[in-house]
Amino acid sequence: MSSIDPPAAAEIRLLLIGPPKVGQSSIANVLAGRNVFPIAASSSSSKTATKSPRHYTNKTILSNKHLLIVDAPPLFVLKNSTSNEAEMKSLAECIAYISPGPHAIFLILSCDDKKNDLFDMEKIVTTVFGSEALKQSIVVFTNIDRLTEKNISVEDFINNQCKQQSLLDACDRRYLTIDSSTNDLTKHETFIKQALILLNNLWEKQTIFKSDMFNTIEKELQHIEQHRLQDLLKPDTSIVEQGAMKLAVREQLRDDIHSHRELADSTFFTLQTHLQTIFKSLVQEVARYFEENIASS
Ligand SMILES: Nc1nc2c(ncn2[C@@H]2O[C@H](COP(=O)(O)OP(=O)(O)OP(=O)(O)O)[C@@H](O)[C@H]2O)c(=O)[nH]1
Ligand SMILES: [Mg+2]
Repeated sequence: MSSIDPPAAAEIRLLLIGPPKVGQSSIANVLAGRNVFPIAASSSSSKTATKSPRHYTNKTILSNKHLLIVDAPPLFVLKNSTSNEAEMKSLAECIAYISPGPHAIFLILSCDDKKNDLFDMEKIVTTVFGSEALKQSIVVFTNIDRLTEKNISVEDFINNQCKQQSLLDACDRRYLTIDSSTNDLTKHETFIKQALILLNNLWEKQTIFKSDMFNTIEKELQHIEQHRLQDLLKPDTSIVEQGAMKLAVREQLRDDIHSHRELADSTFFTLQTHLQTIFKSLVQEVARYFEENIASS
């Protein structure tokens, strides 16, 4: 951005979700244009695995817009219906970061993990974000290097071998493929170009989807935001400056939700009823996954 550009007054919010160890945080870095999300080592006991959500705002990739990237916590690592409070709090934080709702959701899946086929991503996404969410989702297949090793073409994988046809159809066949193993971001220019084409098509069609859950949390966040803005706005503050201030206040609010216990607790309290319903369904889905996974191994 050059110094004569006006301050960004709009924000584009992208949310990433997927099963564990599929390269979700690697993709978050590619989209953010910086290595800011910790990458998990390939061992399953890694300390850098994403346990709580993270967010990062890039202010340069899109002209005059902030690009917010939210790396969601795992939605699959649940124990049972009574002891998921930590996971619920983590999801509450994620929902608050991405409020008033994502412009697009990236559903990350690996080309090289048969277990992925057992995840009913369609059900998980619609359970958490509502039935409209898939209309603004893009499937991202990682690990295409593993296909190359096995001499399988990407087209053959996507059209014939991949078991996620119903998910792809529900997303109007919006998908991207990537070998996200390298953190040299200059290697991912083609991916970014293709991602921007898909995102632009989405943004031309509609804005963001709404849900009761997002409405509930957004109301509370705006209430806090208004208080903070009152102290900053002057009678001669221009509309553009107001927009930029609002973005800055929201960014600070997201940081505060992470670091101020009281704010995190009140966010969780606001979302609790929604989350309890969501987790009831998620727990059932995870139980089904484990049954099928055991049966198929
Ligand atoms: N071969 C290969 N490895 C990849 C690819 N993408 C990511 N990895 C590797 O997979 C491991 C996990 O990557 P992450 O991006 O942390 O995956 P994640 O889904 O965020 O993992 P969790 O947060 O633990 O669920 C790292 O060692 C990455 O280097 C890929 O496309 N191909
Ligand atoms: Mg991760």
